[in-house]
Amino acid sequence: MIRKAPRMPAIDGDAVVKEALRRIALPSRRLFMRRSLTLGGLSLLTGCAMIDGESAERALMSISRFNDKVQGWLFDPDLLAPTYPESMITRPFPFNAYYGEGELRQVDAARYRLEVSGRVADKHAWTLAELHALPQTDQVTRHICVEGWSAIGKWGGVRFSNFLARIGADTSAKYVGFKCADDYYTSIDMPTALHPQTLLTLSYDGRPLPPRHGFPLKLRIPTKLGYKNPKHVQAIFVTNTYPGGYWEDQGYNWFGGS
Ligand SMILES: Nc1nc2c(c(=O)[nH]1)N[C@H]1C(S)=C(S)[C@@H](COP(=O)(O)O)O[C@H]1N2
Ligand SMILES: [Mo]
Repeated sequence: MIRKAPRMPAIDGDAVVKEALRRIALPSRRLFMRRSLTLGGLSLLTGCAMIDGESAERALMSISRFNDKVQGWLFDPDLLAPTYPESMITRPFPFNAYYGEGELRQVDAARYRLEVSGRVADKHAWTLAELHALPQTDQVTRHICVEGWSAIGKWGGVRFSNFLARIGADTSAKYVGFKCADDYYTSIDMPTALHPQTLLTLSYDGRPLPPRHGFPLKLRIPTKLGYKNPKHVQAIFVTNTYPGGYWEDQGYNWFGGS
């Protein structure tokens, strides 16, 4: 990081602060930052002189990674996300993806295999029938998207902690990463992966997941924002190497708690 600022910063302080706010996904965090964040504060927090766009970018990234750590420390593995009665389910449930609904990826159920790799004992690929044969559970929870909408839905499937136990995952590893059939990808911290409400879902509202909601497999995490809930999951890997994510690599906060 560049520490010597030869002259006055040549950047627009307000714009940088605004950009910082945009990148910090949580509304509560945004409020906190709006009250406390100034360009000087940003320099103090990160030890970076704000002399150009690039150092500002680095500063914002280091704040975001710092936020990940704090959110990780604050995460309570026993705290449950609220659940709702079925009468509160939002119908129709909204669709969202990094592309339009007309470009939905179709996955062939018969040929589908869930690939498993990384720090796991059993790397065999799973058919849908094998996944359906595992104990199933369902829950009605609220999905919250950073784009400013939320909706209540009912997802059913395998408790992810059970699945991780089945494959002999090294649960002392830091991350679980996901690759999707539509080239989307994301990753989560191990405590969230092991949270009792994190489900590897095969059904939506009592029926097989429809294509728009991620057929054949979606990881549903009610303690995290929408972009941390991968649809069309194709591969799962356990790793100590930070895997990032589609939106996370573009500046969305990685922890992404809701
Ligand atoms: N494979 C895949 N998963 C994804 C996305 C995507 O574009 N591709 N978008 C994410 C975002 S931002 C949201 S809000 C939810 C939307 O899920 P839904 O269409 O079931 O409402 O999916 C998440 N998972
Ligand atoms: Mo989202």
